[in-house]
Amino acid sequence: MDLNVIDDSTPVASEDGCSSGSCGTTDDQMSHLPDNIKEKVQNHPCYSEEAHHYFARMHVAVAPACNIQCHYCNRKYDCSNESRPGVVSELLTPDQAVMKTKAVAANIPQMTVLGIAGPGDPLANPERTFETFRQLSEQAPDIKLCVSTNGLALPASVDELSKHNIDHVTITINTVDPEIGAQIYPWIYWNNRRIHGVKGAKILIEQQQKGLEMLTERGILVKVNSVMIPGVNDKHLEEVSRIVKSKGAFLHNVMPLISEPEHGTFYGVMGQRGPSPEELQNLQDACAGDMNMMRHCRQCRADAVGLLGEDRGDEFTIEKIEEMDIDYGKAMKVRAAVHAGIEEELAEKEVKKAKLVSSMDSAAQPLKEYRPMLMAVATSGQGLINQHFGHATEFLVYEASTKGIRFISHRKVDQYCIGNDTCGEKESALAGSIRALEGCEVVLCSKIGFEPWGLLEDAGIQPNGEYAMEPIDDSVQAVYQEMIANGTLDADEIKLDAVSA
Ligand code: CLF
Ligand code: SF4
Repeated sequence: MDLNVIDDSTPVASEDGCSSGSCGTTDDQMSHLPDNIKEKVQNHPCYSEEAHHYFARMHVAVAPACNIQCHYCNRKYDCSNESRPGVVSELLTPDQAVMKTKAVAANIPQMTVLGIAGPGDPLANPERTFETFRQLSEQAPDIKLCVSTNGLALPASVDELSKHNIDHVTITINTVDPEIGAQIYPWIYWNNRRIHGVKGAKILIEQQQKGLEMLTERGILVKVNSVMIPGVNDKHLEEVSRIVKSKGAFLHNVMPLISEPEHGTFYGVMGQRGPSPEELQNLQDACAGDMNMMRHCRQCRADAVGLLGEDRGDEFTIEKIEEMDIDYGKAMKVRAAVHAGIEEELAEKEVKKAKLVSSMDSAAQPLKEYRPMLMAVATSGQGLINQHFGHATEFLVYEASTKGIRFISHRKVDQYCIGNDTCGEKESALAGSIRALEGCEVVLCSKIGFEPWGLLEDAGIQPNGEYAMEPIDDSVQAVYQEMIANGTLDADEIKLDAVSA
């Protein structure tokens, strides 16, 4: 552990181990990017919404200490049943982290990005963080390196970050106003002193803004994460979005505050609520006028492994990886072939989409506006509808409209198929899933049982298993067209061949 920063290994009030989330662009936003930027984001699951269906990320928990305190943070170690930033099962040394990264990369070839996101602040643990990056850039040059920070130590770290070929940095910026900052950060640790209130928040904000400018000057992609805290910074985040964009941030990820009382954070204990899904979406839409927004963040643990939304950490404990015999040279060849295959698939998808858009553009008029509607999708990756309703731990929500299909958010649920029927858990998990799908009119999945089918229908949500193993976008589009055709989305007039592929 580093000695020049506070060793905060004891559980204290906080949430979101510094990782406070990250970012993502849609296909359409990608197509306008210069080639060098496209290359950086196209297989990064956080920076590209499309990529997150195919490519995985992993975090190594090498950074236990933090140099500030956030009212939403409580770091927990040895915890395997909470999924939120700041939580880890085991802390690693840099050597262990490198060994684990190579083991994961060899076993999950779709893993393209290694991030350090806590459980404290990576840049408050510079020796451990940079030693990990140094070894990985030498031993596993095919892995992108990524770091997430609160920004306090960022200006002092920019040169070191540039040296290690790290071209993705996330800064958590919750405010640019010290008065608001004092309501989020009770103190910071700066020049060997604890500085409280507005004075501390002012220093933090200055360092974050300076770090952002220094990184963008060097061509390093910066994503800004903001935690939306109703009544504290919710009205102010549009201004944050404008400012960070003007300074060159590539993406903005507005995430909901997590503040369950049982997490033991200051906000949780004080009853500070998080935003509703609708409040979050409205703010993301408002900020989207100014910059690219990430909407697919899963607020990962600081030791997460796998596709966003899944966690395969249990397969790669230190005990297990010590028994693995990894030939990384050989693994790199397999990885390169897998990546090439996925990239080819994505390129084909892009061509197909472009053709669809151009066929819609050139279609005969008039094309009437039908109301948009929300559809939920059960997927376990690869951009396909490939999950049983009862096995889903989250649903992806898409908006379908005559303008096209757009990803809106994900909604977490408890897996009802493994619930214990005898004590009512299964029933309550199913009821919870149905509640979580509020506002959606259709749910697409690979299979669904008789009981949930009926209950979903009663709740006004139409289950649909006809598109099992089909691509998500095409299926959502097709169902929307069917709904137009059968009059569900009532409109005066529409030329159906205008929206058919
Ligand atoms: Fe990790 Fe963050 Fe890098 Fe992604 S996560 S350090 S940019 S590799 Fe991604 Fe997870 Fe959200 Fe972070 S979904 S919490 S945004
Ligand atoms: Fe927790 Fe520190 Fe990250 Fe704040 S910056 S969320 S206190 S680890």
